[in-house]
Amino acid sequence: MNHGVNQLAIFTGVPEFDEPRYVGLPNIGDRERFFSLLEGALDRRWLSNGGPLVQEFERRVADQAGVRHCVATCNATVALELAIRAADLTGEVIVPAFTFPATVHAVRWMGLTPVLSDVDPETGNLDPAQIVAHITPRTSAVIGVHLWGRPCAVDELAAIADRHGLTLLFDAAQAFGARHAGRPVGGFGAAEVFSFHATKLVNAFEGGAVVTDDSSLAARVRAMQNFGIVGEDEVAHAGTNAKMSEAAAAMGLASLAGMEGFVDRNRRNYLRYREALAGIPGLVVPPPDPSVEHAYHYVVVRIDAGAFGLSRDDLMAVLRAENVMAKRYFYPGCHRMAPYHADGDAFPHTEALAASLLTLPTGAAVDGSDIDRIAALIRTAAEHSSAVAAHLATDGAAATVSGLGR
Ligand code: T4K
Repeated sequence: MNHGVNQLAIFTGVPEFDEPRYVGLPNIGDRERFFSLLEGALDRRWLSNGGPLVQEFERRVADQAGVRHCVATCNATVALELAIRAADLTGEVIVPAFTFPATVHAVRWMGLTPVLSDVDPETGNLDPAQIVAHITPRTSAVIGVHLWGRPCAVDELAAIADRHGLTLLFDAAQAFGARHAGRPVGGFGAAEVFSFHATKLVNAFEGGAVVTDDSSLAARVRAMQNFGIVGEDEVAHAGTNAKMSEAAAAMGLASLAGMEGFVDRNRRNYLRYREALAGIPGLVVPPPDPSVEHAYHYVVVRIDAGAFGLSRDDLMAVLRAENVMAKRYFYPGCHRMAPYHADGDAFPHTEALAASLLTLPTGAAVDGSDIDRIAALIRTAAEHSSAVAAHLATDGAAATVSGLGR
């Protein structure tokens, strides 16, 4: 496991791992339960449109989130759009610059203006102190994101929203199962949105949900996700088709059954990474925050290029050559994406996070020994950073990093 620098794959072309170790390798729950639920759907000949599996999934998600209503959808992006539409948002909506683009797209796709706000330099979540400056007479709402599954500053955001008469929504795509001050994520703001995409803690192949305690909001979301139809054939709203299928709900239910085990494995992985990466100058594995509970679904490390000796992108190039498919979520920040291009200087914390964070494979993708091997590779790269940097510069490997596979 101790590598000489010349054994790194950037020099030899021989990767440490024969098979890629992915960030986001799906958790597969109880296969037998999945197949038996699927058989049931086939036997019933009821495949979509609010069938019994979707209803059961919605009850289970609502219970987990501690809310009265859950409307399951085909994905979280459309769930966000439905929540925005059903909450009657208008004009400008404040969103973090550091998030997956779906948060910002949902606002724009609904014909509204996303107003990007910089984030807290430590947590990457919306910084309540900064959003006030973005509030104008046209602002109708704030959408907080619980980045990496870590609840954002829900109480401070709620106080600001109340004071300014704004609607508060949460993009909880990454935060199913998380808690803030002992309360499950899902019950904050007017509504929250979960993702059950394949790469998430609990997955339904593709899936999402709007959860809320507001009965009338839930009724509007439910109608709008089924073409605006209320009852059998009355069309009460303009709507879309955002329904979850029975096959997706079968996967979601099987996945939910395995949730505790997934969280345990993630927590073990996170602790193993923390131990194995300890003491490397310029590399921080953020410590757990005792005030929040989350699923450790992402292991995110921060690279201070000066102290580490390599940039985050250089380290990613080193790891990808070893078949460790680390990702630079959420590079380059939404303010640098073509549809939202804005002056980078206005987002110094987003810029710093986008340049320094690296997400490492966890969950089902790795076991303890894999983590030790990944950590050893990182340590070798750090110890020989000058040779690695010189090689990457001449080889142009860093420039092709995004082409090194998925
Ligand atoms: N809001 C936030 C804050 C979000 O993070 C997301 C989604 C959304 C909203 C929207 O939710 P959805 O509409 O998707 O329900 C992935 C996911 O596609 C996306 O759901 C997720 N966030 C985001 C953080 O990660 P990419 O572009 O990284 O996907 P991709 O294809 O590169 O997959 C990531 C890794 O997972 C790859 O290295 C390969 C591995 N993988 C992926 C899939 C799909 C597998 O091993 N097996 C698989 O089946 O977005």
